[in-house]
Amino acid sequence: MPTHNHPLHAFDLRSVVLFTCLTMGGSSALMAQNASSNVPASSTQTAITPSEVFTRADLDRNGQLSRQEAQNLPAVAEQFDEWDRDGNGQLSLEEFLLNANKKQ
Ligand SMILES: [Ca+2]
Ligand SMILES: [Ca+2]
Repeated sequence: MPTHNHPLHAFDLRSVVLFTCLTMGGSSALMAQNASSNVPASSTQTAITPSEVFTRADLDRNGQLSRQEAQNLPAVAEQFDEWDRDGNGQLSLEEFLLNANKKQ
């Protein structure tokens, strides 16, 4: 029943868009409360590129992710030592992209 399927799909899509709006609105409120607007919301994290994730997580903008800054990215924090190839306690953009791209 393809003719019956189409309008149903359109309705589903609207619900998803509505849900996305609600989710993003909620995240913005959360971010405002957090007082750290540089931290990416998990809902938008998948939509932006790895280098954008890095830039947003690099709170002091020194081009390196410290272990503390990586706490905002649980997936990164978990494997911080693995990702920190030269073991200097900081993730450079190069180290970050190398592992972010490998992961995907
Ligand atoms: Ca930094
Ligand atoms: Ca490093």
